[in-house]
Amino acid sequence: TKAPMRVAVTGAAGQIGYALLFRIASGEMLGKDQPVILQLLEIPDEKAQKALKGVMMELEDCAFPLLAGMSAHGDPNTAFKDIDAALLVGARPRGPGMERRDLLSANAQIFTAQGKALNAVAKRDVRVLVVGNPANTNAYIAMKSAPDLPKKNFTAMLRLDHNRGLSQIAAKLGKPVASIEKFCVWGNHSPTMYADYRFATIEGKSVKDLINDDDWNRNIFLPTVGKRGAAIIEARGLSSAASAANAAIDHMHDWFLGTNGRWVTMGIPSDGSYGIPEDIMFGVPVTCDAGAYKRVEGLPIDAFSQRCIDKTLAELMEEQDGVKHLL
Ligand code: NAX
Repeated sequence: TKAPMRVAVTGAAGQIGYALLFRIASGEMLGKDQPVILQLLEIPDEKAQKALKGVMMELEDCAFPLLAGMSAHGDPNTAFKDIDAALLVGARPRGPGMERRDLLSANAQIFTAQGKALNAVAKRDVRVLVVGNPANTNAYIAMKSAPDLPKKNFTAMLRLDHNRGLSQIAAKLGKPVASIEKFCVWGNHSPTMYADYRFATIEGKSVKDLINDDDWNRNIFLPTVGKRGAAIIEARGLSSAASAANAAIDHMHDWFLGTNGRWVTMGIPSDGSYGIPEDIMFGVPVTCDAGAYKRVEGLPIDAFSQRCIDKTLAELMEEQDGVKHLL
């Protein structure tokens, strides 16, 4: 049998945590033959720690054969000790009257501290996924705060946007989701993201040709995917949780176990490709193989796509400029 892998999850007592931990423990993320040890971080606050204990009681009650251990933490320096994977879900939500600037700086504090802790105590090849919003910028901050770890090990979650796009296309064409290949989302996890089906195919046929409707793309598809988070809040009274947890599972599963040549979307630090300045945490199409992702290079960008990419890039640069002085 394999040695257990250590997985840290922050915000573990939150709603995404509740939809995520049971699936990690059942082997859906790292494989049905891979034991895991969960190292769970919550704010030191008594109520949060008590809620976390309750979630751990339920995890115990599942008697998961792959769950080789778990621990509760209030400090990232113990939570991140020797970890192979980190899912950084906990973040500061925007409170009433809070300006965007305040939100950015509150999260900058959290993610500089967590980046430093990863730098100090995590395994040198730890793979990090940031889910907590603003996800791309939080991932950028954590990466910048962990200078001894490889930059490529820091990623942001665009997979929910990716999965939302896949489902909209499948519904539009009346085809199974699994038949869609080469779909991707560019940029920031925010309504400015650019969901792009120009390269997508179904059974070898071009999705763009099958849909053949630029108005649908611009006026229905892009706004539906971009504003889906708000639509869920409006309907459910709570933000996306199970679908967000599912996307986090997909992201880490594919990163560790590979995609067999299929494209998926990950937010990764830019290497300068596609005119995205180096280090900007940007959603791009990738393929994954044995623990490494590889950016899909050399795709043609037409004028409309360039405008969309410029818009989401401008937003990200503004966010990342807004926290530079804190790093
Ligand atoms: P909840 O408020 O239910 O849970 C968040 C938990 O994080 C709370 O229990 C809180 O105590 C904890 N927490 C806060 N600061 C922490 C810190 N410094 N260390 C450890 N734990 C901390 O939120 P939930 O619905 O679970 O959402 C979590 C985050 O995911 C939010 O920032 C949310 O905006 C973000 N999302 C990101 C998505 C994405 O696609 N990237 C989609 C879904 C979601 O909106």
